Amino acid sequence: MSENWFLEKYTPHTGLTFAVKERLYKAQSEFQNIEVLDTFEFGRILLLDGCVMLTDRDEFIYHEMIVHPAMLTHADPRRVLIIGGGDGGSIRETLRHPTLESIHLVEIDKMVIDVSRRFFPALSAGYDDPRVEVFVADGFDHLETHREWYDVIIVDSIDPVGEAAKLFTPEFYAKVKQGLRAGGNFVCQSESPFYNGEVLRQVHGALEPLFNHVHPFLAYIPTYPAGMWSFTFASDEVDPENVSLAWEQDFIPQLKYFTPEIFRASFATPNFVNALLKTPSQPRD
Ligand code: AG3
Repeated sequence: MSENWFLEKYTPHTGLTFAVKERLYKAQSEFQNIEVLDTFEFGRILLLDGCVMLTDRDEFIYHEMIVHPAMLTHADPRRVLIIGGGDGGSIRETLRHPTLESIHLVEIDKMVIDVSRRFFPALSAGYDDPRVEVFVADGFDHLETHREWYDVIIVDSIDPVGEAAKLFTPEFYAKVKQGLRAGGNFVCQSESPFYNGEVLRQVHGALEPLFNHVHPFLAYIPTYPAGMWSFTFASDEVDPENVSLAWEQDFIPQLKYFTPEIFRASFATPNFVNALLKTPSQPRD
């Protein structure tokens, strides 16, 4: 492949390619390789360890869907924790909610925040909001010191590799549960059901013993593996399949992906996903 193309391989034989207009940035942080590309049709792309984290053109889908279902189904979301999400996209969406009092953003890699502020200024503009407090720290450690504190916890992580692997474990979800106050909602990104079904299954299986309601939901993100992407919602209070859709916040009609009907539909899962969740996890090697 010519060097003017970027390729993210999903398997040894399949992947997604972009023609590169310009390579804007490349550095190795303490945790990962960080790159920013400019492309012809998707604008700027943020890559971590060679995986597409976001593109200018379709990041709205992921960020609207990781934030609004968990926020809108909470009766009064005031304190929000975002683990990961250093690019600022989840902050931007969370700040739309009128009841919000504070966001704690816990990102382990400060360089992701710095790179996003430099190359994705609109996406990361929420860092300047006084309600946002940044902790450059490990999410696991942060939860040790913030018990029964949050109304909504959002895990906006990379794939379960390296430091992020522990954000997909039963031990971590137990800490999440402790970090929520009564009535709290949890949401995480849980990978591509098509290529990484085992991750979705493990996330679901690990959350189920901890919460009354655990449901995957889907969104269609052109630049993520398979396009079909999963999130997992967990709550003791809220059954997302039986909530009223009578949300009146003014910002909802301005969103580009989320609608109340999309919310409802996103919890409908194809039968191969249902089957995946019914069978027990494969033992990890
Ligand atoms: N978080 C999920 C990225 C996973 C994409 N995986 C991949 N391309 N292999 C992205 C961070 C956006 N805030």
